[in-house]
Amino acid sequence: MHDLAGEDPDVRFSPYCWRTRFALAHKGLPVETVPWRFTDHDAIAFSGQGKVPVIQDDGKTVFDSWTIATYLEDQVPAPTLFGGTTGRAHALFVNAWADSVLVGGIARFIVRDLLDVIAPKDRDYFRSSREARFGRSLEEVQAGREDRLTVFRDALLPVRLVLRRQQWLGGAAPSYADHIIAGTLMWPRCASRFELLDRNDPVAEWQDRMLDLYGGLGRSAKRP
Ligand SMILES: N[C@@H](CCC(=O)N[C@@H](CS)C(=O)NCC(=O)O)C(=O)O
Repeated sequence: MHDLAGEDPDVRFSPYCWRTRFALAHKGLPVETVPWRFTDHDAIAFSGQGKVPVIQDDGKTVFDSWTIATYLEDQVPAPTLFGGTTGRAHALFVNAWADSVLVGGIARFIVRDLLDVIAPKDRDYFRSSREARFGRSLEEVQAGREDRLTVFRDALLPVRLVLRRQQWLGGAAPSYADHIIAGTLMWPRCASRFELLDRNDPVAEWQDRMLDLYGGLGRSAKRP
């Protein structure tokens, strides 16, 4: 699996790669990760596109974290990631919500911190591509983040309401919905020291449980 890495190859912070890491661990599948940087275009050219995660399995190449999750589920049905076709459809909604609301929201808190974590050779590309996307400097995007925390935490209310009633987004056991949100939260955790969650929030308590799953896979991830 090609996995986005920082200047330190052990720092892995991609919200999408983390979804795949959790899904692989859930299936009990071993994985060898290859550290990849934003400007390593040639390294994943074989996949015909330019983003990670990309997995290679038994001669097959699969990219896009959602497509990888469905591939894994189809190849290795148990333990399940989705709990059937209805669960798969619901997880797709969670994926879309995370990609839009969550990733977009979190970016505004950590995008300047990311610059310090990524490889020096990636920094010009990262700054120019992200500043073009936001229409402002990375410093301006991130400025005043403490004042915006309440609005961000309010946006997590749907997750909080579910976790007040059940241990996992998947119900009695973690599912890919848990991997999607927990994987996304690995991004700020592994790229910044800024605390997005109130530790008394049920979402933070669930995140703690997620970090301990799969032999502490998330908990042991290197932080800057
Ligand atoms: N929809 C894709 C998104 C993957 C994605 O955006 N990956 C980022 C790393 S977090 C990437 O490779 N970006 C390359 C770039 O910005 O040039 C997925 O779910 O895997």
